[in-house]
Amino acid sequence: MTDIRNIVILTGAGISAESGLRTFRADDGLWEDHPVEQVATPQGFRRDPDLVQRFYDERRAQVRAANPNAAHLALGRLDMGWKRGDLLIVTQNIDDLHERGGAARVLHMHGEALSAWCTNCDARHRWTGTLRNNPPCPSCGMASLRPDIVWFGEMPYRMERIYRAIAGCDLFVSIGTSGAVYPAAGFVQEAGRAGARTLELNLEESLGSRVFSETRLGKASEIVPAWVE
Ligand code: BV8
Repeated sequence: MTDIRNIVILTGAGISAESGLRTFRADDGLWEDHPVEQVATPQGFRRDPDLVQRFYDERRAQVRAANPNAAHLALGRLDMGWKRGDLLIVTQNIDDLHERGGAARVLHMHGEALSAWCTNCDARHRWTGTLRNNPPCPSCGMASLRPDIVWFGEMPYRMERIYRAIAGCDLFVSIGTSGAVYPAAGFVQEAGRAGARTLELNLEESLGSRVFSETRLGKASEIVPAWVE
């Protein structure tokens, strides 16, 4: 990686699979017989808030019980040691395993399981408990907290910041994502247009594999440390 200065790393559910967190499309993306695209939407929340709160209460508990795996730890070491330029981990994941694996430059474009968002006063709060019992917002006292998650049809967080990082990167690495969800699935094209090398590390071919300069297949806990070292 001698000629590389600025790196953007996109991660998806596959990097946390070996930490025991379910991916979306391996087990056909169903939850209590509801397609995730139905549960993870503002319409789904309006239609059945208790179902959606339960879905994320369960995900939050699973995130808290999970531990970072060798892939998260390797990216943590890379982030801590990368002094040659910028490095940004843009994750689609809502878990905090990158941070617990030692990474600091992490951006959660689809929100975080351990954050609650008050639809009354717009405050965000670190949240480890359940939301389905309608707890009061610590800032305004109203029972108007929802998961701080970007649902289908909602604008992902910090898109300006992400596109700026991609425009300036020399290397774009995609880890553990199927390339099924936009705008994240389009980042590799943006990186290519910016003249960056693009590398995919994934268990199997993804929808975007043909676009990458290089694809390495295998389990993240094995191929990510091998790439970092
Ligand atoms: C938006 C939070 C616009 C919820 C998530 C038609 C065409 C193009 C786009 C659209 C379209 N129709 C609708 C859209 C837009 C839509 C979209 O892309 N839909 C898809 C389904 C077609 N996108 C949106 O709505 C986005 N917003 O477009 O806004 C806008 C404009 C103006 C104003 C307002 C809005 C918002 C999308 C965000 C949705 N929220 N997550 C939650 O997490 O509960 S998306 C969800 O999918 C997760 O974030 C997840 O990360 C993401 C992508 O999935 P992956 O991470 O890739 O997981 P997946 O299971 O699919 O794949 C896992 C991969 O890992 C596999 O390849 C597997 O092989 C690999 N793997 C498994 N094990 C391992 C492994 N690899 C290595 N090692 C292993 N051990």
